[in-house]
Amino acid sequence: MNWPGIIEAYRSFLPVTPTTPVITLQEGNTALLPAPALARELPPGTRLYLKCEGFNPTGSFKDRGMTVAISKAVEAGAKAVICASTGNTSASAAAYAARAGLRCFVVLPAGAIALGKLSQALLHGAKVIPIEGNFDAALRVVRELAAAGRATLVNSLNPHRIEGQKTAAFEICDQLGEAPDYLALPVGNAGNITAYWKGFKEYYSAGRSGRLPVMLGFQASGAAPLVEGRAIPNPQTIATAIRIGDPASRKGAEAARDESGGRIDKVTDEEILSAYQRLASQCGVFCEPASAASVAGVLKLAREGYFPPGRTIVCVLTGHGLKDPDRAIACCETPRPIPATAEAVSAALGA
Ligand code: AN7
Repeated sequence: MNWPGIIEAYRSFLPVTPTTPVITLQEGNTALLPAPALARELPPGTRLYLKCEGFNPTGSFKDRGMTVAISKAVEAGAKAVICASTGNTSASAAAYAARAGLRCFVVLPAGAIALGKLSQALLHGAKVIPIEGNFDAALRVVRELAAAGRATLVNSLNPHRIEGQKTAAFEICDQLGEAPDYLALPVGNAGNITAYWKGFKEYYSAGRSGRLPVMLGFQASGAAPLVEGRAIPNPQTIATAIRIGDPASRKGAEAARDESGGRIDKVTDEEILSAYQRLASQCGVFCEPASAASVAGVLKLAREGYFPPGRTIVCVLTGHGLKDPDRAIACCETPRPIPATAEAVSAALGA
């Protein structure tokens, strides 16, 4: 079957009509990969899965929300869209806007966007506007410009983004045959945790799953407004995707946590980088640093004795590792060139 994208796959759950133009890059249907190498550190009988959202067309989960947001923008007659971004939203908005023939404006914190993401926004033809400020400042600016009618806002404050992103929860239920016991994900602006929780609740209400998961959100320790209970004016973390100090969907994240009996916790950059390297070297999965916060968080809670045995845990890996090649290179030793002879290479292979 040629997978049609998330709008056709989950049409009855989405705000589309037969006349809505469907702008799709055939997003969704991403792998749910078992991770036995990491499950060994969890209680006996734990089934650990990675929802590989980096396998989406632009390399992140944002595509699920963007297909709906851009389709609805076209339906409403928009000519231009605008977003603030730590990178992935801008890459996705640029690609879907290109496909729809819309203009796209992206406002970015200067110098704080991973190289892969910036290259996507530029090549897809978005107008890229770096600002002297962080993501939170960029979001304030684009909200003001969207309110003034300059362009349609496609940040996750746009409810169509949340509608699309909730389909990841549907897919996990379909892939497992049931909702997991725990769903772990990184939290930045908090749209995704809001969307997953909405999706799990809607599937449960529709009788498509028989239970609801406990929601576990993880922020970087230098950018953890939901853990500290206050906005962080100058958030810092190597996980640039989640370097956000004042999440727009704070209330949605708190509701997901409280209604599910879950937690929002923080992990250090060291814990994030350790999980990032282990996912690559032990599981064969290259995700971006922010994504590894979900695994780092689960390993942290496991060390604290949080999980009982025999449970199913899904960690969402929100973006692809190739988004941020500089970080991967910085983590590893780059080998020096040697002579092009069998002897030299053989010696370099070691024992
Ligand atoms: C890889 O692109 O906010 O909690 O502007 O790129 O829904 O914000 C990205 C966020 C997690 C956090 N993982 O999701 C943006 C942006 C990755 C991300 C998040 C982001 P939200």
